[in-house]
Amino acid sequence: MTYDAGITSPRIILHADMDCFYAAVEMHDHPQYAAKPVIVGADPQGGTGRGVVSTCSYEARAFGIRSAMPISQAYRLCPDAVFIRPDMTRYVQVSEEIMEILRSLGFRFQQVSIDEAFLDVSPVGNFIAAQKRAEEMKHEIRIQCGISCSLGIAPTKIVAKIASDFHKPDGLTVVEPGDVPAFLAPLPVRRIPGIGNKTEMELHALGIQTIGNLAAYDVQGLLARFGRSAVALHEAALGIDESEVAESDGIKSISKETTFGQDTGDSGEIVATMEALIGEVYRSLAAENLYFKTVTVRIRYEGFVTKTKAKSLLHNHNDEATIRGCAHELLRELYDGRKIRRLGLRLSGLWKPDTRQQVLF
Ligand code: TTP
Ligand code: MG
Repeated sequence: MTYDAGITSPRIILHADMDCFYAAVEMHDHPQYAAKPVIVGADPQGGTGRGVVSTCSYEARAFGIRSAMPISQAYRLCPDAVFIRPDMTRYVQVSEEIMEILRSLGFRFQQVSIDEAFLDVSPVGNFIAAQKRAEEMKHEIRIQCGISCSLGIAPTKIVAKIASDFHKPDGLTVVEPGDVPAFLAPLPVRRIPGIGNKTEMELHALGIQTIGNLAAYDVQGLLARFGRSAVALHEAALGIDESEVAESDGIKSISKETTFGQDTGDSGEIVATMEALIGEVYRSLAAENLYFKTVTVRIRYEGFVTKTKAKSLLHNHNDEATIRGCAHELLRELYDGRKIRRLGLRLSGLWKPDTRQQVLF
C-alpha cells in the first residue's frame, strides 16, 4: 500500500495542571487540613484584611471562593476555613520536583507556569497508549509529591489545555482528533485560554456564547470586531494550533554582572549600576522575544561574601518596568551597607510565546 503524500499521523499532546496547587501543597504538608476548606492568600484579619485569595481547596470552592477574590469576601463566605499565607519557596520546590518527574520521561517538554506543563507524547504511538502513560504520570506525581493533577490529551496544545481543565480535580480527559469539534462545541467561549472578561463580553454581544458558536461564526464578521486577533480566535475555536511543545530555545536565564573598579558603598553609584544592568538584561530579553517570571539580584561584598535574593512573579512579564521594580526592591532588601565588589542581575523562568498566541493574547 502506498502512503498518501501529506498525510501525517496526528500529534498527541498532553497538558498537565496541578489541582489547587498552593492549597494542595499545604494540605500535603499539614495532613490535619485534609478535606477542609483551605484558603491560601492574604491575611483575612477577621474579615477586614486587604489582599486577595491566591487559591483555595476544592472544599473551599464549594462555598463559592475563587482565586483573585478579595480575602475579606472569602472570609465572609467561609469564616471557619483554614487561612494560610503563601510560602512561595515551598511551592517552587514542589513545582521543581513535579517538573523533574515530567521532564525525565523523555518526551518533548515545556513548562508553562508554576503548576502546568505540556508534553509531546506522540512517540507512544496512539491515544490509548497515551492515556495509559498519563495514568502512570498521575500516579507518580501523587506518590512522589502527594498532590493530584488533571491531565488533558489531544492533537493540539490548545485543545489539550482545555481538556485538562474539563474535569477537575484529579481528571484525565482524552480528546481524539475526530472528537475535537464535538468536545469544544458546547463549552463556554471563556474556556479558550486567554479569553478574559473583555473579550468574553464582546463575544456575548455578538451572540457568541459557546466555542461552537464561535467556530460557526463568519470570520469576516469577527475581523470587523477583533481585527488581527480574529483569525487566531476563530482557529482556537476550531481547535487549530500548530505550535510545537518547545522549551524556550534552551535559554534558561539571562544574567549580567558588573565588577566595580573599586569596592563601593556609594548608594548613587550602586543604583546607577543596577539601572545599567536592568537595561542590559531587558535588551537581551527583548532581543530573544522572551518573557520572565523570576528576578534575582546577587551582591558580592568586599571579602567575597556573596548574597543572593530572588523574587518570583505569578505571571510572565516582558517589560522593563517590572524588572526595574523587582530589581530595586531586591537590592534594598539585600544591601546591608557594606562595600560592594560586584553586582549581578538575572532573569529566569523564561518563556517564549508562539507568534499566533501573541497576536491573540
Ligand atoms: P491555577 O492552576 O490557575 O489554579 P490552581 O492550581 O490553584 O487550581 P486548579 O485546580 O483550578 O488548577 O494556578 C496555579 C497557582 O497559581 C495557584 O495554586 C495559586 C497561583 N495563583 C495565584 O496566586 N493567583 C491567581 O489568581 C491564580 C489564578 C493562581
Ligand atoms: Mg492548577
